[in-house]
Amino acid sequence: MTKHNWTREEVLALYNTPLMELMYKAATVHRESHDPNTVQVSTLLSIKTGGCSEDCGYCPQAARYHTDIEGNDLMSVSHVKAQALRAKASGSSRLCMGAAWRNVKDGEDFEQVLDMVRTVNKLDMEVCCTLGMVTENQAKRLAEAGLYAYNHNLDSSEEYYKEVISTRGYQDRLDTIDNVRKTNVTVCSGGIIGMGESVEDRVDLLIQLASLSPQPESTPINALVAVEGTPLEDQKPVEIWDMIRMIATTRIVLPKTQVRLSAGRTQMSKEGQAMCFFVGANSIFAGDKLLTTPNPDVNEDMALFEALGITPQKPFEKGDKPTSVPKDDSELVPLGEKPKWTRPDHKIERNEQAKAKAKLVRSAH
Ligand code: SAM
Ligand code: DTB
Ligand code: SF4
Repeated sequence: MTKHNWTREEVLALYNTPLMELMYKAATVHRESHDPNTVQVSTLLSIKTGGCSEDCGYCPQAARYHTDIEGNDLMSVSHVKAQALRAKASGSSRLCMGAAWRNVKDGEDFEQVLDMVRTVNKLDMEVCCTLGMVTENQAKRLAEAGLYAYNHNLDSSEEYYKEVISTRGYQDRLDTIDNVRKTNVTVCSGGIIGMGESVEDRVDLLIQLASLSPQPESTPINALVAVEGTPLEDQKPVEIWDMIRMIATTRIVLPKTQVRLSAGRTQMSKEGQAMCFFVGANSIFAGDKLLTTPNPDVNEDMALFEALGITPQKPFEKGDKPTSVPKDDSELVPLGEKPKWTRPDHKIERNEQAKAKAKLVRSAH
């Protein structure tokens, strides 16, 4: 029976267990539900890049900060198909399409995303989307198109979330996950470490994720990629020991989930990554780019898998392939809802500073 009511004391004690013992514990839990020699591989594709209205302190795609990423409108379906085929040929079982949106809006762009989902589903790949907040109807339409997973991270503890983002609310994230849960689409939700949060914040994030019933089918653990121009540009790289502790603790409190060793791998040694796999990470993002920042080369990853005797997981090994209803047979229509997603808009000093700095840079050009 999966435990959903972990206490702060219990999880903190796990996180702070002497490392050798924690690793042994997590590796043991891992073996009870997973094949330790199989790792799932996902490829990220940014289908709409940059120009985002939100103020997420970690994100290079927020329009208000000055970063050197190149923005793009929504990608064409044919381009997505070509990228999906490339990802499949390189050994990925899942394509995760990300859009720099606050939330999904009914209309042309969403119809195009639904087309992308139908197209990639036909290629026998697991299709994942991360598009911001979604309503129940939008989640149902994604499910009907053949979506396998929806990614929506809680990112941090409810308390620390307020120190990083002022334009979005934690409850909206929980509600979005709830909306996805009303469909057959699996839930992918995790967070980021290295944003200046305390160990207690990391633990509270895990308690929140573990309390979801059912728990998410996949849990990305990202190490912050500190991008110049964002409010978090000066954060120190996450220590490998912190990453191992976080992954091990995630594995213990979310025993069945696929723990994804996500952003931040370019800063990690191969041995460090191997230790993360040992303590229960069983998924990665592959491909030389995450959404906008670098990621290890896929050949390097495959060489690492080979050295460790790891085999990439096949598509739909952990769940059935969803049926994709053709557009013309769809029974669902856009409702044109105007959901009241919250915008707390409290002041976050470092976000204000990064915004002011961006204004200066822009006026100087
Ligand atoms: N716009 C949508 C949203 O915010 O829900 C989807 C895309 S957003 C880029 C997806 C996730 O990427 C974020 O929730 C965050 O966890 C992660 N992320 C973004 N920038 C990151 C960074 N610099 N380092 C690590 N993770 C990051
Ligand atoms: C997740 O947890 N990490 C991915 C994916 N889900 C969407 C995104 C990482 C983004 C890192 C910064 C960038 O490349 O823009
Ligand atoms: Fe926009 Fe998503 Fe980046 Fe926040 S994380 S700024 S919502 S793209």
